[in-house]
Amino acid sequence: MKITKKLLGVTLGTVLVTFLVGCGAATTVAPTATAAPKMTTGGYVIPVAKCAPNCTYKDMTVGFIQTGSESGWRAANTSSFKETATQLGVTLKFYDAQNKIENQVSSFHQFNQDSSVTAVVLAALDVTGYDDVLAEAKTQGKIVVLEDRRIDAAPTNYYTYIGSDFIEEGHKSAAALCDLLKNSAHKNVAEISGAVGASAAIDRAKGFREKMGDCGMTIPDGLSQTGNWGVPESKAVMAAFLKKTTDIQAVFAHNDEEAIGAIQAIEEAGLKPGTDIFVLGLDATADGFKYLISGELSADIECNPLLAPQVYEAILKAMNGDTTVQTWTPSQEGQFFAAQGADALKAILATRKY
Ligand code: GYE
Repeated sequence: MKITKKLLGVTLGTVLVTFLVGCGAATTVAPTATAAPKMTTGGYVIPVAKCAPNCTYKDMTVGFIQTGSESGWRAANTSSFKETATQLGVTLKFYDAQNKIENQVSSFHQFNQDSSVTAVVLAALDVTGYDDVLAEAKTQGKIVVLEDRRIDAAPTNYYTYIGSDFIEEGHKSAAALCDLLKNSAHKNVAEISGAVGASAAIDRAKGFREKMGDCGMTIPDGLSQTGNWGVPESKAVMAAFLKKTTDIQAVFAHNDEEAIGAIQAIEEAGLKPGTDIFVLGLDATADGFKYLISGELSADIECNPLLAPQVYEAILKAMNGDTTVQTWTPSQEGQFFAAQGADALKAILATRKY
């Protein structure tokens, strides 16, 4: 996507909030021919900071490009970055792209041009579309870290990616629904998928399809559609599915909001979620737990939004020229079931931050 004047004009007005906590910003230098470039195992040439090897969080200014505010998971992810920046003394320039990729690309360009910015962190809306700004980040000596979602770009373009194994989450979802449907003669699954183009949606769908055959589950034609991570749209999608057919035994919803929308449509159709149709969600946010505890949601596969500490730690390592960081650090995650019982689930929920 070419960076045009108009595009730049558009975004300047959009949301950019600076959390001026830290003091000085250590400028990073694009590797010069003289200094032996420091390279990660993924082949990424690290723009080492001038304060290396003794850079601290107070030397760090991060340009953070968020997707938007589409879900409870996203809200927890955003809070993680803002709160952790305050705790560590990092200067955070937070940008909400309002779920528009053109906003992400032009804010990335702005951060590349901002001499105070040490590193750019991207939560990518799409798997493609960032080539120009990734190349620009190299010439501008900006450290790049991906959080939450992967992109289709070579690891030579970023220091590390910190996020979940969405394919594995798809596998876990299939295994959970296989268990719930073990006594069911029919195993037709309706899928409410995440936003088109998002790696979380692409990989969860792929992982589920890799394992659904293990117990004879199928996603019949016409029963897979995006709910764009939201309740109202997912409710409408599920209502339309139920108008087409009631021969549906389970719902594979790509996040909790989509599962909640499906539950509302199932109930409005006079059916009982958790009995007539098993609903599975992903994220395991507090809202998800509420529906697990009521039994309307049968399973919830966790996806950890609290990624900020790992991301800031990785940026500090890059500033100090650490080449040992892996290209991808998958998050550790669990799964929860209504069958665990309301009391046990309430006890778990009481220990969680989101
Ligand atoms: O599942 C959903 C959010 O990328 C893991 O994005 C994230 C997903 C999460 O909108 O709730």
